[in-house]
Amino acid sequence: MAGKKLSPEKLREIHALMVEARILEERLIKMNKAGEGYFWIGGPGEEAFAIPFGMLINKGQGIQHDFLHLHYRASATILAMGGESIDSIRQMRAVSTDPYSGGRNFVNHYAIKKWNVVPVFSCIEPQYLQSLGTAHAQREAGCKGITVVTGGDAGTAEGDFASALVWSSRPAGELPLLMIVTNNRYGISTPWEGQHGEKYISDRGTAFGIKNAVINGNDVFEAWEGLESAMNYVRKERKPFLLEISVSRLYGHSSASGAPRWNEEDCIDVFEEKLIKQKVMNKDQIKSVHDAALKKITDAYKQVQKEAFPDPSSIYDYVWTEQNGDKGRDSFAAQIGVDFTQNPPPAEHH
Ligand SMILES: Cc1ncc(C[n+]2csc(CCOP(=O)(O)OP(=O)(O)O)c2C)c(N)n1
Repeated sequence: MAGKKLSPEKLREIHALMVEARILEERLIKMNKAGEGYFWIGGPGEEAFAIPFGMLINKGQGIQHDFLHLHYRASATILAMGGESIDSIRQMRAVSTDPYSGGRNFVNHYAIKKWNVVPVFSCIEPQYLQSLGTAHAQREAGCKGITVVTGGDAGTAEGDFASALVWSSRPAGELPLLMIVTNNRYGISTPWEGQHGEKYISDRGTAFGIKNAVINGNDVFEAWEGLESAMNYVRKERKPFLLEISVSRLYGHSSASGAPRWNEEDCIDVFEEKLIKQKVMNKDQIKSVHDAALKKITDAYKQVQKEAFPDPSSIYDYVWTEQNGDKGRDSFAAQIGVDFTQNPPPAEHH
């Protein structure tokens, strides 16, 4: 049976994280609907793949560790890496304690330097181009870290995705890059069926000699196996891999589409049925996990309501513009770790 290697303790850990991630997202949706946050987008429905993914990452700073170029549905992955739910609530409410953007970006747009989590974009697909840079650095340095990039199915129509296929697979310069496409069969409201001539997105890897696979992201066991073997391949062979993961989209695209509950397969229900059948947990234990997560998220939400919004004077921090002068330049330089007194920036910057 797939996933035999996962101990009962590990399965319970995965379950608790999946439940916390889901309750967190439901809270974020409620906050948005209540006017306590400008926009919601996130990953409810992707937990069965996202939690194993977070657990399998070689986390840390610098090219010996994995680099992550994630898209905006990775809340459960960040949680599994050790992120705190309260920090996502902070970003939703846009308070100054938000560690990812100081209350200046949309929710689920992370930037975590100590774990190589490159800032998440709202714009779809440039992450595939950026990922070539870190994968190239890892290749040149001959190190053990790999680069992982994630995006959705519709985004694969962008040229950036095609560029990643080309540039990761050149025989003279193959890159240690795991390209993950989460296929929820929609690009906002446009269904997959009318947009894809190919049977599977992962088939596109074959033309470039890129190893590829499709897995069911609603099944923890299959997701764990598929991710682990794809990651191991990239770690060992130092070559690209294209992994397509079919997932559900349980609350629509984002708050822009109203975030209604959709009637798609729910990976938490699927997992809980298996846990009960395999006698890893019983119904009461499962209920306690849900109750504890609900209390944790509710307490965190109440705490965040007491926290301050950013001071208006910080609006240009880390933004290098002419009207912001040296303050913006210096805070930007500090953020990216560059000393402009040694490497003067160009006089004009637009
Ligand atoms: C370059 C660009 N074009 C269009 C958009 C608007 N947009 C935001 S999400 C999205 C659909 C993305 O669908 P998919 O890639 O399948 O990812 P999903 O959101 O379903 O996970 C679009 C078109 C954008 N953010 N960036």
